[in-house]
Amino acid sequence: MASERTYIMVKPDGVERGLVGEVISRFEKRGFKLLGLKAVQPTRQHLEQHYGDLKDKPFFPKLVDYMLSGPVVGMVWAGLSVVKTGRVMLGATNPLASAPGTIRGDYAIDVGKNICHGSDSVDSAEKEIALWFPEGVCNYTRSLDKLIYE
Ligand code: RTP
Repeated sequence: MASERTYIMVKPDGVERGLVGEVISRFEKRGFKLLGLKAVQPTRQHLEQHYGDLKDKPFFPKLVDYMLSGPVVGMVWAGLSVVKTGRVMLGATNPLASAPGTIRGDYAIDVGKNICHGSDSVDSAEKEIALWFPEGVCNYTRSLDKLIYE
């Protein structure tokens, strides 16, 4: 059950603002296990695949341009309910509605510059991990887990 995985991505605004370490630190300190990490300049084709379910939304062209504006940092985290908890840690999509203490609630104001992405289901997490890490990610056991899980 601690093998659930999610795809978390720091978007170009988060990378340029120097928030990569902050995002990593929050997931690390929470107790989740890092399985993959890389900086990449995404292509339009890659982003259109990643955000395929949003292609009919009016904000889609702006979203793709924003995501093309610089490198992103993608990561794969594992742990119990990491998909749902990861979304809680990111905060609501619109930072104005994000609770203080969440990443967006602490560092963002505008929905079009909301710092980070997190998978919204176990299914989409696995699809996103395959899309962004076609080479695969690590898998390992940690002795630390006995301090985190009962
Ligand atoms: P994400 O995929 O980035 O984690 O975001 P989400 O699930 O919370 O939200 P989603 O509806 O999938 O939207 C994806 C990203 O599109 C941008 N957006 N702009 N201008 C707008 O109204 C608007 N709405 C969404 C945001 O960057 C959002 O994270």
